[in-house]
Amino acid sequence: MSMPSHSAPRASCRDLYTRGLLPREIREFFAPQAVLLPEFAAAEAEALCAQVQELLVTSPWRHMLTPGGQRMSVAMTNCGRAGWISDRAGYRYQSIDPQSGRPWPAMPASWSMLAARAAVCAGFPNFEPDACLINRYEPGARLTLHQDRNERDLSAPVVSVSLGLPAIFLFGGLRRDDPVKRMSLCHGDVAVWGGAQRLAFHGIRRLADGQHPTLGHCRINLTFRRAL
Ligand code: MD3
Ligand code: FE
Repeated sequence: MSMPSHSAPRASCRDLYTRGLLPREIREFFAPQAVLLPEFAAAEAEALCAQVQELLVTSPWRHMLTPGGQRMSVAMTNCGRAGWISDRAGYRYQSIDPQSGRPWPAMPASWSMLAARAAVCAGFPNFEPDACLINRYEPGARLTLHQDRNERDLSAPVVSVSLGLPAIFLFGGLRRDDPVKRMSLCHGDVAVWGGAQRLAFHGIRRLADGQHPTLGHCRINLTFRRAL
């Protein structure tokens, strides 16, 4: 299997990390409370992919509209007590899936435990997510630079689990025009964002084509939040 060249340096960094040879400063990837945990979910990744497929029976993928009326290139669904939605009325959390008219599927207990364990690693010992936004990227899909600010309690972190094709994550500052850093996110990687970085601008570059053994031409991201 050929690897895209941008992920090559990450592979050796990841090996060092998993062998416990990377110092704490490097695990703290952008700031003390913005931490990348390479392959933290690697052992569970196949099960997570299978569970996503089950959730889709109740709440299938859909391309939401931005408030301006544009169809998002990322397809989305949710699980948990609340789900993030976007339409012409704006961005918000809602307990009912507007497409099915029913509550979003429950968040599997193993998912909330995984997110809580990752949050502990970044210094957030009491994270109890009530919402999980599930994003699907096919080649060409992207998420432009934005802030996550629809959650009621911004003192809670956001935990992100990447599955399938690697993506380039864009991480800016607290202002839209602050400089942007890049980092690849790979299958099984978990990232935690909180504290001063909770309102940082971020996005995902247009997904490059590729073939992942489990997900094919696709990347899925699970984003856990405390929304209500
Ligand atoms: C940094 N998702 O759904 S997750 C999103 O990979 C979103 O699908 C991306 O941005 C994805 O809103 C990135 C990583 C992430 C999530 C929330 C953050 C990074 C964050 C909030 C503040 C700072
Ligand atoms: Fe976001």
